[in-house]
Amino acid sequence: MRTQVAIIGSGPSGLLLGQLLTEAGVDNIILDRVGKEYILGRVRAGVLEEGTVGLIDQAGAGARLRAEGLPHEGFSLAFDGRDHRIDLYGLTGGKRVMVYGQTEVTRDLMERREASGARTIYEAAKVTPHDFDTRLPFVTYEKDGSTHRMDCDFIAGCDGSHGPSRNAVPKSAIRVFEKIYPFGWLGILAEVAPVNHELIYANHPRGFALCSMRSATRSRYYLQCALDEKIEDWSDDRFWDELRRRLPAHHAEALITAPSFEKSIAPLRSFVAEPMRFGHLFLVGDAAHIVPPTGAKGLNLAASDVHYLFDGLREHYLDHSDAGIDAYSERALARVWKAVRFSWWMTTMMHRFPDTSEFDQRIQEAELDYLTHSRAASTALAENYVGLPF
Ligand code: FAS
Ligand code: PHB
Repeated sequence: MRTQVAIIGSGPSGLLLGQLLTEAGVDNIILDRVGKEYILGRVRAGVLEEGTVGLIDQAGAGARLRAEGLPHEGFSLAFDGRDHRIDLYGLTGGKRVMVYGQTEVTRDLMERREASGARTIYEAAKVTPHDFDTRLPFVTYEKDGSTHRMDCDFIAGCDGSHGPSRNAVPKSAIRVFEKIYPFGWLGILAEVAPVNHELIYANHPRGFALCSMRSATRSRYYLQCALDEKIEDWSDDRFWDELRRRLPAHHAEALITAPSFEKSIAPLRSFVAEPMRFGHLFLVGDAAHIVPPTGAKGLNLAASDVHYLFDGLREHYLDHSDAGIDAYSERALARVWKAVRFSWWMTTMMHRFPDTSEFDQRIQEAELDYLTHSRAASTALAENYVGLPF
């Protein structure tokens, strides 16, 4: 079997890259180790930058997003019992974000891919990239009791933070940078109207809380929790009571609850691998970097990687120039590190760190005070939140 671009991973990175390549007439095949329904069962991101929305449109998968997505022009920071609205639209000269679940983005891209006839091989075991430091790379995988080989020109490692692509790179050729945070996020989904029409990021002495949503009838909430917390120790009632405690009184009173239908705990970390290109293998999205979800950057960084890599591959095939793929790693990492910084800063400002010193706690309070009383500081937050230019 042969294709021009072998894509490992059918998450947002792989699907978005695959559809952009298909629309440009570049042949590609996606391999994933799990099935379609498993991928669609994962609950992850909820906020899309305008650049991400534009790429989904460019991939021909933006119709439902445009019809059902919720444009948001601001969000609130809550602390000391009060709300402080960050006017994204006013501070960024008219930019906004779109609230639309990653699950729906994935579904829309999968449907577009199937309609275009592009091929995805699900439940492919032991997917392994080979000879990517030569001009004849290939990928092997096991399926239906046989080992298969896929020859290609390039391999896009869109296989997330624990996939085979980054692990196939010799340790001497890659540098990793990591920061582990001493807490996680306990998240739930419930079929109930959100407590507020915009997102609320709350900093409370009991810990961080986030009020988000998927639609006008489906809410997504998160609570900062200790790393050793167990899902089974968190009944719905316990979750709702704790959320109320961390919100300003008027939101706590307005909160409508309902049985949760998804509950999970995700640890928080920052991670970057450098470089993001190794010969004919490119790392994309979570395969190359991880951010704490506080800044809503994970999915959006995957999209900007795809933007740079697609530009480079289109140039290679259509303009016979390798300038774009040669510049991929440097261009992608320049934006990655700015988003990693922003996500670290939002996380540090909004969470309560165990064992924090009294001095550091005062600094956090001063940061929030300055941020909500300085147009310059709020503008810096707003321009990072809506997404820096590609
Ligand atoms: P993904 O991890 O989405 O996709 C990788 C794909 O590769 C998967 O389908 C996997 O099955 C496949 N794969 C893995 N190993 C393989 C192998 N050996 N062979 C073949 N295929 C393989 N971001 C936000 O912006 N906001 C959030 O609130 C948020 N919450 C998150 C919660 C959790 C629990 C996690 C894990 C991440 C969250 N993120 C969030 C980040 C998330 O949205 C990622 O940024 C996004 O999924 C990145 O997309 P991909 O790079 O495609 O990686
Ligand atoms: C979500 O809706 O899942 C979400 C929104 C904003 C974030 C993180 C997660 O910063």
